[in-house]
Amino acid sequence: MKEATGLLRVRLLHSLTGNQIAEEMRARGADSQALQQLEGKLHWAGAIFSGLSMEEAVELRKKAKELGAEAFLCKSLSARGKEKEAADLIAAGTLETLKRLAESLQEEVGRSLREMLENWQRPRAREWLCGGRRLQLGERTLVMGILNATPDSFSGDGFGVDIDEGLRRARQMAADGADILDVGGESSRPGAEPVSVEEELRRVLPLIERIAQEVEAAVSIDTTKAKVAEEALARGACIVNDISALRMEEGMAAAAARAKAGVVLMHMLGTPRDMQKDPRYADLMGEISSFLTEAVQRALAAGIGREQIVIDPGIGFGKTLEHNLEILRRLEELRALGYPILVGTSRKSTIGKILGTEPDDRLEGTAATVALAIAGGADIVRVHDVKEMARAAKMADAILRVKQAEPKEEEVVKWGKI
Ligand code: HH2
Repeated sequence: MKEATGLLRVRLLHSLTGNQIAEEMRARGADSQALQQLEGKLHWAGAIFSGLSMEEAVELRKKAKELGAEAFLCKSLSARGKEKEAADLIAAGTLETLKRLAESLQEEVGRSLREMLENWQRPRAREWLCGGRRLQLGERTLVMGILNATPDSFSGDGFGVDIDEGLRRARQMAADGADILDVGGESSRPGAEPVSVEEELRRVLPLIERIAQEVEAAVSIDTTKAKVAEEALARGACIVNDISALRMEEGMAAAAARAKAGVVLMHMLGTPRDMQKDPRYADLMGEISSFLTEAVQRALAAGIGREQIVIDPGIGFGKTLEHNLEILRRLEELRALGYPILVGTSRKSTIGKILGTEPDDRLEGTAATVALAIAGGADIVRVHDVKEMARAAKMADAILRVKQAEPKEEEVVKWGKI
């Protein structure tokens, strides 16, 4: 290929899965080995190449077609003023075909496509390393309960510095099925008053200490301040949930790395102050993917391990109603990045706008988003109403996370070559 003119990137689109075909075959005695051989032929995938010159795009289309993929030249969404010279290429085909395409492309982009296709196929069970704990992901959806030690959180659930009330709620959430308790001392709602380090510490530290000692669930600190994260980790928290994805404060990544904490990296356009002022995207999922890829790189460079990282598309953070709905519809695309996914839709205004209800009346709307986020690949859901959402998640898991039983030896048809 000729030298790239722009920033050459590739990402995967929503998949069409062949799971059902494989299941029907399994029911008829096909063994795992035979099905494994077939996997690449049954699953379909689409990929967008962006940042190409017109010449490169034409060349890539030729190559993709020769390998048996469908390939379409399109207007570039990221060219910004150079539309005439740039193009995007969309390629679609079976996983096997796209893997062959990845192999035929040397350079960064081939490697990147191959990695994404592998991420997609890899079984979802894995562990999340959080300080001294290991949280099992993939077998069922984990529930993160929200504990707002604030006076001004958007949903009106904040309990300020009332530690007894915070502890009571923490116990109740754990009993109701929370795996993680996310303690925050500063509201991130648009226009919320900033809180000083001292005040945030005063709100969260005593509570975190008590929860870590007295409640079994893992404790997460929801903060953008390095000092708050550091102190919280020293008092028993094991996850840093930073809505700025380590961008707000220099020392944050190092603090998380030192404690080997779990880290949630969330996408946000702008800052909580200005994020809802007319947010715009030329390519919503492409921009979120690029942002999260860079955030992951920042984390890895600071010494945070791959197995410590979880990503989050940041529902409601610099997004319109339509953006939030689109993210939920296309969540699966983020699986190609290869990291577990956390989704926080609980009681958010997207639900209020659709249903015309206030934050305290968004339970069913939240349940619908929780179920669909799980269907789209969410590993963890962040919620206020733990009892109800743990049930919604359990129901969604029963439908979606099916353990395949191996057929008995005598039932296996010897297929020879399928
Ligand atoms: N949403 C909120 C806060 N923190 N963290 C992650 N990772 N993902 C989210 O979607 C997310 C988050 C906003 O919800 P809440 O904490 O209830 O409100 P407030 O920030 O007003 O306290």
